Amino acid sequence: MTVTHTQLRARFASRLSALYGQEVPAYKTLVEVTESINVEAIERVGADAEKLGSIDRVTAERHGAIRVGNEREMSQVAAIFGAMGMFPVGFYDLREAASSSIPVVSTAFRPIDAEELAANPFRVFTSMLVASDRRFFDNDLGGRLASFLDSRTLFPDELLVLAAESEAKLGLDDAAAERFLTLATNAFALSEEPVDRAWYRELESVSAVAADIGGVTTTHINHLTPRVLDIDLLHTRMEQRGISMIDTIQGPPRTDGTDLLLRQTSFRALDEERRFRESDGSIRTGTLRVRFGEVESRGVAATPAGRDRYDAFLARLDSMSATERADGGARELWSAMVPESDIELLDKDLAYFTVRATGREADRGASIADLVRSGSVVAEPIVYEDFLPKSAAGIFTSNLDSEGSRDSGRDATAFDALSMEGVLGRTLHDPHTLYSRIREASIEEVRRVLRLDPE
Ligand code: OOG
Ligand code: NI
Repeated sequence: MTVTHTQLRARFASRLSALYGQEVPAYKTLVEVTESINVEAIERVGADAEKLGSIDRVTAERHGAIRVGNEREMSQVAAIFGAMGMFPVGFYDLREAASSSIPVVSTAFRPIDAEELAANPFRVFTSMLVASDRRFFDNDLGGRLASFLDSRTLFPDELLVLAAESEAKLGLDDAAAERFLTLATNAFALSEEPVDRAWYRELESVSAVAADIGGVTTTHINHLTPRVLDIDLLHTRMEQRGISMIDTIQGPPRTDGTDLLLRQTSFRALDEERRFRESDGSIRTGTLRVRFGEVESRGVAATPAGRDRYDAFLARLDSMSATERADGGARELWSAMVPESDIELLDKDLAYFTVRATGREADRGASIADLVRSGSVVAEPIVYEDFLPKSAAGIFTSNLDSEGSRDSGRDATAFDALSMEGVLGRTLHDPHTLYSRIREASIEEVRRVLRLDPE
């Protein structure tokens, strides 16, 4: 029997979840609290709580975050995810997005078709270190970092061969699938290999993220994020259980209507035991603090116009004091800038919806928004499947013990979405194209069923 890409993805997600739960026990608490809140939300709100995804999808839903060191490793990751029906979507440049030193560029690997997303939406935010960026690493350090990364092997050849086979044949037979999943999961386990303390500290003085990526010979899953239906409640409950959360929830404020985009929060990275090689060659046990627990609530995907509103909101928020913000200022500002009802979001083209005919008679000349108002068509929000650079930078930063250092006077490495596509050696999908494709297909169908006049 062939194990399909969809099955491989679902199994990989659940194996990573088991691994991460063993490694970071607080993650299990997070998942427990998340699941109980989700059940409560369905009981409290009813079917409406499921309008952004069925309870089954939401319960199983996770995103992971991983970090790799160079272009070769990035293209290998692309092949491994390609073997599971996960494609690179979007480009995020975090080098500019934060005040802390985060020398990475990122993409997210995820399914892109509506049915595949419904079957299992597992996605992985994947960051690549830019060792050549002189703002962060001078010639000497950047050179040593690049050769360190060149000489390590994150993914065994056997894994890459199986990945290529799965991609070409759209799946693997049982035995090969088992082997692929074991190797792929192991590649992201925290290694027992001793960390060279001096090298790690040297990188850390420039950037804690650089040390986590390039200070060791292996990689690991950084976090695995469940999806919760009430993130404000989750924040409170985690604190009640004695797990200290970061102060804020990243993203737009809570609303009474359909939330836009993505809201995220996390618990602080915990001490994890690691082995260190000291300068005298001895091995000692110590701790590092790099892995944290994140949780998110997903809203409706914003169109470019909706996204502009969000960006404008962030810009205005920046000039607000912390007290003003906490005092309901953020919420007030948001309400003034973005409508909360589905029909307004649709009518003003701020968010993506799919539409479906209800069977009720329709005025053939009416607009889609009018048909929704008159009840001939229902609109369902398309869930946001991607990430936000500002929140991603905030998530990175809130878990760093030190800001690191950078020298903006030195040369930046030019690297954009096109460069990323070149590294990946495959299409880098634009999120908006994917959302509008799903929307347009549903509008097409409504037009056909209701025999609407062409626009
Ligand atoms: C990735 C941080 C970004 C998110 O959810 O925005 C992220 C990382 O820490 O490697 O995961
Ligand atoms: Ni994350």
